[in-house]
Amino acid sequence: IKETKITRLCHETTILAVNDQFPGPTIYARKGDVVVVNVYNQGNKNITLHWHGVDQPRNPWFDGPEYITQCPIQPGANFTYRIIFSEEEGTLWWHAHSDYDRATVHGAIVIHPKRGSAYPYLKPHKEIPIILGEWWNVDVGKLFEETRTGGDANISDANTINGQPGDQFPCSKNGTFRMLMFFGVAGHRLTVVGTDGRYLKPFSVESIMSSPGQTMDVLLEANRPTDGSGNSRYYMAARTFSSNPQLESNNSNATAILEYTDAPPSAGPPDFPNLPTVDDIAAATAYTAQLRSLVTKDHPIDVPAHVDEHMLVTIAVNLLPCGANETCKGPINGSRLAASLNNVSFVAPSVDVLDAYYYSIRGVYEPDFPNKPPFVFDFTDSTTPPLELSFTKRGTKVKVVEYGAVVELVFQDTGILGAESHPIHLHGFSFYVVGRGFGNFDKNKHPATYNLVDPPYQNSVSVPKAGWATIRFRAANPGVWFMHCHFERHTVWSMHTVFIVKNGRTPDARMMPRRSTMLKC
Ligand SMILES: *[C@@H]1O[C@H](CO)[C@@H](O)[C@H](O)[C@H]1NC(C)=O
Ligand SMILES: *[C@@H]1O[C@H](CO)[C@@H](O)[C@H](O)[C@H]1NC(C)=O
Ligand SMILES: *[C@@H]1O[C@H](CO)[C@@H](O)[C@H](O)[C@H]1NC(C)=O
Ligand SMILES: *[C@@H]1O[C@H](CO)[C@@H](O)[C@H](O)[C@H]1NC(C)=O
Ligand SMILES: *[C@@H]1O[C@H](CO)[C@@H](O)[C@H](O)[C@H]1NC(C)=O
Ligand SMILES: *[C@@H]1O[C@H](CO)[C@@H](O)[C@H](O)[C@H]1NC(C)=O
Ligand SMILES: *[C@@H]1O[C@H](CO)[C@@H](O)[C@H](O)[C@H]1NC(C)=O
Ligand SMILES: *[C@@H]1O[C@H](CO)[C@@H](O)[C@H](O)[C@H]1NC(C)=O
Ligand SMILES: *[C@@H]1O[C@H](CO)[C@@H](O)[C@H](O)[C@H]1NC(C)=O
Ligand SMILES: [Cu+2]
Repeated sequence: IKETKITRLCHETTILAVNDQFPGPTIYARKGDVVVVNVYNQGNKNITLHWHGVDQPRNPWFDGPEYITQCPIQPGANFTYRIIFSEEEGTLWWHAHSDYDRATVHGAIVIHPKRGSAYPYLKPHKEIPIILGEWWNVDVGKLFEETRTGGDANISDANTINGQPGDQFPCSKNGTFRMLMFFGVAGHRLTVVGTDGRYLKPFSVESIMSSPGQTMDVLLEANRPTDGSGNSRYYMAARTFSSNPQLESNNSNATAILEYTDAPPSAGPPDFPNLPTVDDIAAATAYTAQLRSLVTKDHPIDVPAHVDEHMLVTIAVNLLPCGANETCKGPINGSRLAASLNNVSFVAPSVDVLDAYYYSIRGVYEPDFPNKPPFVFDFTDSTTPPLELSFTKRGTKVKVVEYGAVVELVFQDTGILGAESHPIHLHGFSFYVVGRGFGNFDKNKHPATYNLVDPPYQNSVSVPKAGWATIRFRAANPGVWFMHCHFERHTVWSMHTVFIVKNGRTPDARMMPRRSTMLKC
């Protein structure tokens, strides 16, 4: 990993990149493989890497989040990750898990079926990773510094497809990602067959919606060498979906080009696809409702029917008072922006939680993350809650669960400083998304609507704006596992907590021992 100069939008910017590539290299594996990645930090700052959506059974040591499962890799140092693939199959990704570095330090992970086993659909002729991202014309470290003043970070300068904004932006024609296709067989719609490294019941759509951190496996049948008017090129386009467009992102269209190489040259400009508008919540909800696990003999699911630990977790963007001698750029009276789960804004310790747990070091964390919000109010009332509710409190509070316990988490968005959709990501597990809805969760009414038959098995759940989402998982992976919102700003403001899953009784239910190669803080 090192500083690399790259030019986008007529502008040269220095970014941290892996092997001089942006996006970084794709990792190819087969289901069940162990992949070893050597990281040499030739950059000028601390960094860690995370293998997003890889459960890493019994192996929290190499999961990646800084000060949660490891100490950072300091400039000049090396660190070797062991990535243990188990049940995942399909597309996942890897990214930095320190400060804002994820914006430029990321890449795809493609996990093929085991040798001798097949895809649950026709084997594709070609596989092409498509990474939807954002681009800033500045060093993202500067954005991170801005959020540390308690203010908000600047939104990006463009959306990107495989690191490129596309030919609708100045100086971007040459780099525009081109997907070269040969004449194929059937229709130009997209068939979604998987998400987060697990298979889905296939469904056909004109466009897909992927929330931050989520991955989709999509089949495209290349059967239209020309569009009827002699055109053999088509735009592939990506645009933000946001429950709060003015807050979050640059609403530009990122484009790439799908080009048929064995067709006559194009006569006119490529066609542009139909995409929902940026704030089309109904389109996003309808799309998400179509995600259902495949459920076949080869790809069974196991939705827990009985729950051991019920948790209701409120999500909020908050305020914290400005410290003595600090200048804060928060919105109200020099406060700073913060974020919380169950009104706890997580404070990163200076020794990682995993080492503190392993070596029983006292005073690093407290095991009292609450199972419910400390104060119940009308969470999703459209009128802004009173200012005193906006302030949160800080703490390194973790949730400890027994090995094998079934945990049900209901995430509840709140209107504190504005309702918003949040992509909540859990490390170490995939979980069943059994329910989603708008308004306040009602424990007498909503569980009856749960899908316990074929819910999707994911590692991130998009909690609807002013709504709730319920997930279930069996805590059969001992270790220390981070759970956080996948919006970079919300992560910086500490919208997260940690699960500690205790060891079980048998050797295969215990965490792997610590290796001597682990770094020191
Ligand atoms: C890290 O690895 C690189 C490449 O193998 C090597 O050149 C360098 O000396 C190593 N640095 C340390 C501190 O071990
Ligand atoms: C953020 O935007 C403001 C206003 O355009 C600008 O003054 C500032 O330099 C930007 N910050 C960064 C880190 O680019
Ligand atoms: C998106 O970025 C472009 C520059 O690439 C800028 O001109 C535009 O104002 C940005 N859009 C928003 C909504 O800030
Ligand atoms: C794009 O490519 C053409 C042909 O290779 C070259 O002449 C031109 O300078 C390039 N433009 C940019 C902005 O890189
Ligand atoms: C994105 O493309 C759509 C469809 O062509 C267009 O209506 C919209 O204005 C474009 N948005 C921007 C910011 O250029
Ligand atoms: C605030 O600044 C004053 C003067 O520089 C210093 O004496 C004091 O210790 C500082 N307080 C804190 C909490 O840093
Ligand atoms: C901001 O501070 C002023 C002066 O201390 C106070 O009168 C006002 O009520 C405060 N506003 C808020 C929103 O807290
Ligand atoms: C969160 O905690 C702070 C500090 O104790 C308190 O002032 C605030 O009212 C609490 N908010 C909620 C929603 O519980
Ligand atoms: C880098 O990591 C080391 C070890 O945890 C820590 O002591 C140091 O403060 C970190 N540097 C920065 C700039 O955060
Ligand atoms: Cu969030």
